[in-house]
Amino acid sequence: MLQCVRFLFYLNVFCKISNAQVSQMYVGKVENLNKVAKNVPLEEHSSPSLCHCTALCSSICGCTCLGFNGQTKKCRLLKSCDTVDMTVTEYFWRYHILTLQDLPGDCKTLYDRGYRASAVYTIYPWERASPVCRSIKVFCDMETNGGGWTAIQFRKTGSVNFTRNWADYKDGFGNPERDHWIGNDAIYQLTKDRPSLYVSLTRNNVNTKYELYNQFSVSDENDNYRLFLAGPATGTLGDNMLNTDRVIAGMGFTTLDRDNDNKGGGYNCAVAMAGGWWFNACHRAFLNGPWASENWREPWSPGLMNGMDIIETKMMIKPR
Ligand SMILES: [Ca+2]
Repeated sequence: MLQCVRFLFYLNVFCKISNAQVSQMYVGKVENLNKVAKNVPLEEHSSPSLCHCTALCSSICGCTCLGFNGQTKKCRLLKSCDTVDMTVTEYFWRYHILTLQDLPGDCKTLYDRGYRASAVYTIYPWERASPVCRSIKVFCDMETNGGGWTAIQFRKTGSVNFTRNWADYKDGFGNPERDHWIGNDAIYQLTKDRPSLYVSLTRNNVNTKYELYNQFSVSDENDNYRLFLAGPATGTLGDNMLNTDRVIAGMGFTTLDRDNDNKGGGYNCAVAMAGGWWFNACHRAFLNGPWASENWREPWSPGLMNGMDIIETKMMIKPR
């Protein structure tokens, strides 16, 4: 069943879920039987089955309801199925509303549904009806510290440049399998309930070290994705985000083209350090510096003063 559901998310046209399973994901809306709306659907397709039609609906964010005509084999994808709009009689249409909890909002939801492989999955951090709703492919760590972690930052090959502008950090960039920033808008969506934050650093020939913060969130773009972070902090890295002279909690995000740091006089920490971050003036912890380089300054200082031998970093979140 779980594998089948996953098929649905990837819009596999070889639909292998049964109508009974569809009914677990979608609630039938009998009031609208044999009716169609006057307004135009988001999309209309020929479709061989209800199952295929649900896969189509699952693949686009705006769809919260689908209509399937078993006679004409038509599938209509709709923003909503308000009964008041369904006033035109047309036979053989049946409607199903997507139950919102069916789309995984994060990796913890996937973990709770039985996914145990650490891999790239599709998640839906936005509400489905939101005009900016989109799916995101992200690395889920299903093993570390109880599993169910959504990686908001993941680096392991250095193939992606992290010295980027505001728009890139807002939307996210890279490849979730190896070098990825999930995007500040997504982080805002994913951290509204202040999940825990797990930060890890792996160095060549040195055991992976980590720090676990109890609560983490960022505000929205209007507030420059301001960082909220609270302890207790536990782990083997040491707390360099809060318990330091350059606390990054409370700081807005700074990029090459947006200076929200605490250094005045036209000094931009993102320009000086190369990479976007919640810089203070500037930092004692910085995971987005130039890969495998002396110029990656103070990734986690004073323990680690440059990023020469770092081979993997992760920043991951999980609901408390
Ligand atoms: Ca500045």
